[in-house]
Amino acid sequence: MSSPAVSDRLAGPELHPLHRLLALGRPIVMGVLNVTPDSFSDGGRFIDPAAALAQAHRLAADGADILDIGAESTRPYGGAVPVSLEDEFDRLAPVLPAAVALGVPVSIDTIKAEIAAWALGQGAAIVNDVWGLQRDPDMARVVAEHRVPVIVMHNREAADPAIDIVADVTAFFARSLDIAARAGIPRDHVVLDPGVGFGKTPEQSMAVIARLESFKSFGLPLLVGASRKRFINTVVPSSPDHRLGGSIAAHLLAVRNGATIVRVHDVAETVQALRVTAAIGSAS
Ligand code: HH2
Repeated sequence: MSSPAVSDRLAGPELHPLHRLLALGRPIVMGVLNVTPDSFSDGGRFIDPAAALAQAHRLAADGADILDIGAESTRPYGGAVPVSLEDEFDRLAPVLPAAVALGVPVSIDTIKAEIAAWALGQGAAIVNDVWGLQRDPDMARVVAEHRVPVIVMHNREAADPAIDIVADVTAFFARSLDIAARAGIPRDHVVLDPGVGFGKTPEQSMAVIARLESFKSFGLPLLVGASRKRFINTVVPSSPDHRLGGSIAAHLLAVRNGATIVRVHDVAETVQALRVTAAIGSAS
């Protein structure tokens, strides 16, 4: 991977695309592209490579700063069918290189180090690991070797309503940062994500957004992905494709509480909401 690392800054090379985006000082919008048959909100819609690429174009035209491409549904609420390395690769191969060619930084949403390494070799710029470097023992090494940023997302096998979720997420982040440091990943290559909907009750998903500021003490960018997630349904019963209002509300509050990146399916609507919020915020 040829992208210069942010830690090379002092040596002169240009910033990594993620750090260029973060330097803009406005919320960054990551558009979701699921090349899967079974994603919880859009499963099957983009499994055809032509449909996936058309969606990549659309997300970019709608204002996505990053395209997050995944080929294994994580199905935060259970029921995901594990995908073999071969199947994950076969889904990504006709799509990811062409998406990279659009010129928008691509992140690879995978928990498999081999898939991450392949995608980075194809020009992906960021790794998005929904097990925060704590599942595949080779993931941290791959990220370190390619000198790219990694999104460390909190996850749990199962929700436990009895725990203090903020304490659990904090301890998880500390473990991930330790793994990252030991692998040689520069600290400023890590983005933290509390993992809305993953191993959390709906109340806990809302709590990590409400208490997002607790994670600011790590001094790292925070990402929130609340798009179409089930906690919205517990507030207002709604199918995943009728959760736009709740998704936008959650992301606006996440940004207010310190998120710098939001991961969304509905890019145009989210960009509009963020821009209007910023414009009103700076009106006198
Ligand atoms: N959520 C999903 C997948 N990947 N990555 C990060 N960093 N944060 C998230 O909140 C997150 C994520 C689940 O959403 P989606 O991709 O739409 O569904 P599925 O995993 O079923 O494909």
